[in-house]
Amino acid sequence: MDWNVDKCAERILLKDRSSLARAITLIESSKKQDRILAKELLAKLGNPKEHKLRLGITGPPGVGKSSLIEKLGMNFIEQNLSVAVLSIDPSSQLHGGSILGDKSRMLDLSRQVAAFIRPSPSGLHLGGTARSTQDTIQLLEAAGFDVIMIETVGIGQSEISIFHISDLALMLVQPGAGDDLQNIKKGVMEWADFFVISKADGTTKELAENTYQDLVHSLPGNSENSIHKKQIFKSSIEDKESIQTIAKAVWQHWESLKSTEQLKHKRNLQQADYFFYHWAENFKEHLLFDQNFVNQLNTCREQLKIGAISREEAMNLLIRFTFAV
Ligand SMILES: Nc1nc2c(ncn2[C@@H]2O[C@H](COP(=O)(O)OP(=O)(O)OP(=O)(O)O)[C@@H](O)[C@H]2O)c(=O)[nH]1
Ligand SMILES: [Mg+2]
Repeated sequence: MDWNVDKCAERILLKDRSSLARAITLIESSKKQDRILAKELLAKLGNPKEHKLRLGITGPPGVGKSSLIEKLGMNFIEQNLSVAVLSIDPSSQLHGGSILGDKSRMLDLSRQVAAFIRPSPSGLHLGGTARSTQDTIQLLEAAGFDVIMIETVGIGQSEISIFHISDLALMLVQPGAGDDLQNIKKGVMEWADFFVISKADGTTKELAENTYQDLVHSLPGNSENSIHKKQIFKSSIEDKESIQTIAKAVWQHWESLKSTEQLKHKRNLQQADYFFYHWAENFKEHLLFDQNFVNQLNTCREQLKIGAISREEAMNLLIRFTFAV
């Protein structure tokens, strides 16, 4: 790829869309040359001057994540904030969360000068997504977007968890969620900062109200005077006030997080977790860039094919070659 790192970095700082898009494509690439350029680019951009809000939005397919992101995004833009949206669900290609899908669901937002929307990366395995997501967020933060919203389906099942990449996490809940609600009560609640029951309008209004009451009464900490009190809301994309309330609560929560050491601490922990969970894939990538290692790998394979060595022997050979033991 013809790429001038200096020029690209300059344009990224001006939030130039095509440069941002090209840079993210570079970050998502697994080609050796692209990886080197991406690292150069990130190094050139350096650490962001100030932290920007990273808001993770999660919830089951079709619950209304993209719709809420669009409305929240428009609200933030009205407050003179710039907004970037990232969709990271690696399986979304399977159930239609395609480029067109994401963009057409965020039509108003995608037309805003202060907004940048990046749909799911395609053709990536989970590990690749995890690595590129971290880097893309860093890029968007360096570009100076005030709010970075990250959409993903589900929580915890995939290698990359929304809680490891966002400052605040918002969990969207279907009206009458049933089993989902039980799961929320069991697991997610300690993680998510906000719960929002979607579609509190029309035929699902009453159901949303019931689910809301159910959640309000069942979340631990909410009945006591806990400082980690979870905030629970109802939303409707047809009700501007409900969106305003959520946007305001998110922003206030983040401001208070930023004003203490908590945000820094949280991000440091995330870096440590990320390193711990993903060192192996980085290691593998590093090794596969080394032609001597690749030659040795292929030799082992050939030897196995003709039955000259056993699998254990092949593995030992490779380990001894790599670590000189
Ligand atoms: N009535 C009503 N419908 C909504 C609301 N929010 C979303 N929807 C509808 O729900 C459907 C799914 O919305 P999306 O925003 O695409 O949901 P999503 O969670 O992003 O879906 P995936 O990305 O495919 O997992 C669409 O038809 C929306 O119009 C709402 O507040 N009220
Ligand atoms: Mg969506």
